[in-house]
Amino acid sequence: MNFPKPGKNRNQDRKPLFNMYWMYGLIILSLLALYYFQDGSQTKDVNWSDFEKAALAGDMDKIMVFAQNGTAEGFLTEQGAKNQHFDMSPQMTGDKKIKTTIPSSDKIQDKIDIWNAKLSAEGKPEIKVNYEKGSDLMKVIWYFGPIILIIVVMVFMSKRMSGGAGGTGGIFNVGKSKATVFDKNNGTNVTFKDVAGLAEAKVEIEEIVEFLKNPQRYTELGAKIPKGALLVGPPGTGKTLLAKAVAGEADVPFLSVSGSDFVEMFVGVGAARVRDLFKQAKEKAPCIVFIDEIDAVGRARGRNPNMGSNDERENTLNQMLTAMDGFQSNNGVICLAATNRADMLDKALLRPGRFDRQIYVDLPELSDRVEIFNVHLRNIKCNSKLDVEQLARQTQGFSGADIANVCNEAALIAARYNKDSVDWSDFMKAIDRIVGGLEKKSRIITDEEKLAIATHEAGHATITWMTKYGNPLVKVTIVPRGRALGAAWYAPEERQIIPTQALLDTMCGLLGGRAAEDLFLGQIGTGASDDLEKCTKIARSLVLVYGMSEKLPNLNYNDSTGQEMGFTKPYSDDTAKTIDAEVKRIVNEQYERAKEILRQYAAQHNQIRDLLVEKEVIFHDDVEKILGKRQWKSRTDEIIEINRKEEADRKTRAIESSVRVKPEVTDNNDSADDAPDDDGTPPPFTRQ
Ligand code: NHX
Ligand code: ZN
Repeated sequence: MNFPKPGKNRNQDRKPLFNMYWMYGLIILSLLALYYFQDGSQTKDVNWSDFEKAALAGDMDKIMVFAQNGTAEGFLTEQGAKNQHFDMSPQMTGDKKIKTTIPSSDKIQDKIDIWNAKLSAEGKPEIKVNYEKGSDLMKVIWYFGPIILIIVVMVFMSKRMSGGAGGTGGIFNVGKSKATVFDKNNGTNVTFKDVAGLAEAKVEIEEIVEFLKNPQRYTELGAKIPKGALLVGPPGTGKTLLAKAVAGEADVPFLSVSGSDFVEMFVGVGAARVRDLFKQAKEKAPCIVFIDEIDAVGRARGRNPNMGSNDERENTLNQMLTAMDGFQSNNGVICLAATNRADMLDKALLRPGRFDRQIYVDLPELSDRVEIFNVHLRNIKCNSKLDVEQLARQTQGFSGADIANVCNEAALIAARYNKDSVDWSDFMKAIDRIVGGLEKKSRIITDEEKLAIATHEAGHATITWMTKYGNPLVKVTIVPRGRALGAAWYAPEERQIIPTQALLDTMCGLLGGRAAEDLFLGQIGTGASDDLEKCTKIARSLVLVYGMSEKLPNLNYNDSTGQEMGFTKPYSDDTAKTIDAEVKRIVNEQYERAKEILRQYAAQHNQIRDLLVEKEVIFHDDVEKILGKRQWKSRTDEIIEINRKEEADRKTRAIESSVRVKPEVTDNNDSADDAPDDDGTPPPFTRQ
């Protein structure tokens, strides 16, 4: 490893700078000063005889006796202050007082009574007396209360700003970046070996590590070292993990921050933190800066600047833009950032010279999922017969995080049944649980409701079976799960291009549940709301996005950039009416079509419904027995496989629980042999 020597001592503490927070302190101090000197009162210490003289001269109008510490204060009248020559400044407008120690607290009242008698005899106004009993405590509170209050507020604010765990803390540190630094001594123990899948992204990222290790290899050929790379991808796909692996392997310091760390309630703090972060990075160069969730600061700047509200974020972003571009390209600071919405990011951030490369971290493919499963199954005690590839096939559309969740959930389920290893059925239950939610056996469903649910689900099943593009059915269930009372599960075929008819057939299938209720029960229920929502969305996108409707062909009113937020629609009122009419027409047509199909296959539908009421869960094969082989070829082979496996499993479990034979007797494992190799990724379960 021959990278340039790091700039300075890494662990050197950075001195607090003279910054605007000192200004805040000064302002508070001057406010305090004002508070204490505002009344302009003056107090003069005098001895008892002078005090008495002043009293008898009629120069006092009030006496305050502090019995506790044996003192008294006399308030001089305007005239009295002049008479007594206690060199008090006449400019100050506040009270002018003289203070003395009283000879005896008990006698003071008598003394004042005597003075008052004399004064009234001379026709002068009497002196009022006040006793201050509560010692000086009240005074102390009155005097120091505000300071204490300010200190409490400051402590509270600095607590808040340090943000709890390990924060740099303190009000004078708000401008500091909160970067966590990993280096040779305290690296993460994640390496590229722990990152399963993501082959392409890994190559790109490994190259970045290579840039830092051997920069001359690239610079000798005249290549410039990139300044940044942006990891883009859906949540849970391992962007942060990838960055952690870089930290583990890079052998250079790795500064990690989250985009939201730049967001603070004070003006200028975000920008100050960006400056500080990059200053820190420069000192440690060569190094890697990782900004997680960069969309917190990097969102596109608004078009109308008078909105004002996100000025602060824009300042932060501008600072980041200049910080990244202010570097010489060879000074060895590489910026990594992760986000799941690259389309939201400011274009200036994405231009070459800042984040030159964008690395897409996609949802894992079949082979990636096998790898991911293998990583997560390392720590799980599995049944030796467990077919990992089959598991990967069942989890299309799952992210790495989802798969981790499946593995954990399966282990939990196995533990619940006191098994000594996790087997296939546990994984199937875990997948169902994650896609569909918690099974709710306790929910009380009347026979009438059960019939309605079965009618609805049988409607979905019949329609999808009888339409060309209907997704291949996996199973139909009326066991409540999550928010749903029942569901039809499909293994949708993955299509890159979807013909119009496929959209229409999908809509028809979604409406099949409601149509069946309508046709066979004579009344409809609220339960279909979710179906209707999905269906209407498809109809809208058919008109607005894909330009597939008759009246508005080839028009797209979609704003994929997400920038044109506003109150104006990109079409006229007339067009809006046409859009509405088209959406209504399309949905209506499919509803009528669904009803027509159901009329045609009423007998079969009712058979499916009755079977459902009886068995609660029915599979592809049961439906096939009733409706016959599907006219349209689809990748049903695998689906049949899934069913057989699950059904066999159910039977074994039923036997197990009644006879208590040795577990794991039937786990027919010949499936992997005849499964297609690389092309046929079986699609995920979806349901209606
Ligand atoms: C309720 N649930 O909310 C009851 C408990 C028509 C037989 N009073 O269409 O279960 O009515 O084909 C995601 C998934 C709302 C979001 C399911 C939002 C279900 C489901 C309402 C079957 N199957 N409806 C279906 C259903 C209901 C609902 C959802 C969701 C029913 C229907 C839910
Ligand atoms: Zn439905």
